[in-house]
Amino acid sequence: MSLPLVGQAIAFCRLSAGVRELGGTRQVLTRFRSGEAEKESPASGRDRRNRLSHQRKVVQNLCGGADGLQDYLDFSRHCYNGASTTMLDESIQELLSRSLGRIASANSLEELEAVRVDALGRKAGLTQFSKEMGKLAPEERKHIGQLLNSARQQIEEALESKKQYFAEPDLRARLGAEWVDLTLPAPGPRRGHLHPITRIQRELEDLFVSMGFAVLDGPEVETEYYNFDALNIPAEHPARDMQDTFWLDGGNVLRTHTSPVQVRGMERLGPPLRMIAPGRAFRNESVDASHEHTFYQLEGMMVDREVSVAHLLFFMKTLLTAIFKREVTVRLRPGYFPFVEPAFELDIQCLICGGPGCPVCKQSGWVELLPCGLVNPNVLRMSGIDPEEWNGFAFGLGLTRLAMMRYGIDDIRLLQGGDLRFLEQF
Ligand code: FA5
Repeated sequence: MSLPLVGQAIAFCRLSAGVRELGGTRQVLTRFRSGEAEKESPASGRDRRNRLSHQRKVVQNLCGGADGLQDYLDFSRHCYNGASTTMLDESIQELLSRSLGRIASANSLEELEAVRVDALGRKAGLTQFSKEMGKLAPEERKHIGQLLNSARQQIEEALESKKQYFAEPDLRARLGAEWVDLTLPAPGPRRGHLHPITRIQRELEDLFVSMGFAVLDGPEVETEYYNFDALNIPAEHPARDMQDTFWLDGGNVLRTHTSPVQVRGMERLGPPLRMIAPGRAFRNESVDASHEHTFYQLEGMMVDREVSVAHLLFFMKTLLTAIFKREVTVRLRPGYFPFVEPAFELDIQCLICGGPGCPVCKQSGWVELLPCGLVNPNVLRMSGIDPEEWNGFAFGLGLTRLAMMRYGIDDIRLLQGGDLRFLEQF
């Protein structure tokens, strides 16, 4: 048996079953087919409503195939006086809502394709209904035609949008991840923290204030006089070459060290005095793991009567103990600075490599940290202080290098590189 014949047989069986249910006997259909039924009066009133409701229950079977549908339409139109359009109407609506439901719950493209074939395929669903259009009365055809078009359009649109949903998993994943719950309380501004250099600077300020020192500030754009001459470094002095200087128009400089604030402090406060002056210094030098063009120093000075190297060493030791909170190895060696006499270099054993040598200590195992000495009488004199009565000590701590030693930072450039990943570690 060929497939169309199978289809017709099934349709016939369905139709027969439907007719049994609808009309009660095979005679109804027989009369209908022979034309006798044309002479019968149409059903009406409650009888017609009952039949319609009964008819709804079997319409699926009747509309299962093209032949069955046609028989059903012809039969139904005759018996129920136009009820066929109503039934077709309902069948289309039902197919539409069933298809939309299946599309909504589909979990794969395969499931979507199955819905498409069932609803819009050439041998099923709406297409089969359309084929019967020509057999309807003109007014029915128009109504059912609109209904079919609208159902087809709705199903096609639903299929398309669900397809896009499946086709954009990345986008959905991203949207899911970026989803923001606007009902949650705002997190507020992110809290920052002090820069490691600022933190050490403040600790040292507290320490020195507790020992009677004043904290002074001075200009970063300095005159040649305060940066050099008043510190016993006149114009032709070779010590000027020790500091690569940024000269500005008009003879001023970006201060090469914080020592000019010593002079300003002595002029302003007079003896006896204890002061520190933290701040930035600038040098036109090649940057490497331990040299920056902009770095921090902390100047210290004490002027009093009979100040000795012992006082100087006491304060140096107190400073280092406060910062490192443990024993650190230091060495004191002779140094040279025109504004102190005698002059020393206090070096700290490199805490990055522990001694064997690394780029930070230039392979020497030691880091220059704290040059110091007793104030040169010429400097006191130039600042209006009688060196016969007063003397003092001064030191110039390398604050940036101190931060490196304290936190184990192996490259000075990290400290002012502005990289938050680095700074957030402190
Ligand atoms: C001076 O600047 C003197 N004014 C210090 C001084 C003050 C000596 C008072 C005596 C009395 P020096 O050039 O060595 O010194 O610099 C002092 C410290 O600053 C150094 O030990 C070092 O720790 C730091 N330093 C110097 N140059 C740089 C640089 N380019 N980058 C980072 N730190 C630096």
